[in-house]
Amino acid sequence: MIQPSALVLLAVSLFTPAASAHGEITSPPARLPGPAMAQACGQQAVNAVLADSTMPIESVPFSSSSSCNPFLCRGALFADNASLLQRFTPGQTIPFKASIPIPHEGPCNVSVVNTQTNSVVGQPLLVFDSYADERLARLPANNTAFSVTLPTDGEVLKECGAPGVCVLQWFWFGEGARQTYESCVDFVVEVSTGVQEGAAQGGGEKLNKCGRVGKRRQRR
Ligand SMILES: *[C@@H]1O[C@H](CO)[C@@H](O)[C@H](O)[C@H]1NC(C)=O
Ligand SMILES: *[C@@H]1O[C@H](CO)[C@@H](O)[C@H](O)[C@H]1NC(C)=O
Ligand SMILES: *[C@@H]1O[C@H](CO)[C@@H](O)[C@H](O)[C@H]1NC(C)=O
Ligand SMILES: [Cu+2]
Repeated sequence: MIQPSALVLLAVSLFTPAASAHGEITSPPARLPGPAMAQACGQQAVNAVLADSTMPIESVPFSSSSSCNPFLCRGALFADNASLLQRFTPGQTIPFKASIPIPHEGPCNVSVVNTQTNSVVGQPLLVFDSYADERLARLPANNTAFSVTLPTDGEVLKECGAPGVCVLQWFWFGEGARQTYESCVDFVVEVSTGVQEGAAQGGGEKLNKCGRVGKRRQRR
């Protein structure tokens, strides 16, 4: 006969996958796994991330297909959630929320990544030298609520105008656990052509919607 304590142990072992949760971005909405990712990285990888959306890249059973890039958005693809595309303006400040059920101390950053060239665009927008330190009694508030500000000019504005090209990628590496976490927010940055503003002022000068922000910057 099975002892009640044995049943408890069995129940605990059955539910350990849920307890292995680690971290993810919850806002703005990040790329989710779907059929396009299944085609590139295998259904097993999609099922694993659906079961635990905070899973580190190292724990996901990716297929070894050349069309799958685990270290770019944990394999997630724009095609699966095109409706989650965010529209930003130059200089916009974007608040983020992260969920970190299991912290692991290590570096973290948020950068614009061009997913077609798999390269970081411009400078990282936010850098934590030490993030999610499990030795602290409680995590600093900025680990789970922070914001990044898009540049008002430069490469990001040039490269990130079309849907599906650029993401804001949250990247965190837990040193002790040796686990990598990535969440990707698809976005476009919309630069107003300034046709109306230019015409009203009788000049051909290009103004963007954040002209106010731009002027404040210049005064510093
Ligand atoms: C994201 O994509 C998945 C897979 O295609 C789908 O099940 C889900 O409803 C989508 N979510 C949103 C918010 O678009
Ligand atoms: C973000 O942090 C990781 C881990 O330290 C590092 O490998 C990566 O180069 C950093 N990215 C940028 C753009 O600084
Ligand atoms: C996060 O907050 C901590 C504690 O207040 C501070 O030391 C650190 O500089 C902040 N980091 C960032 C990237 O804002
Ligand atoms: Cu972990």
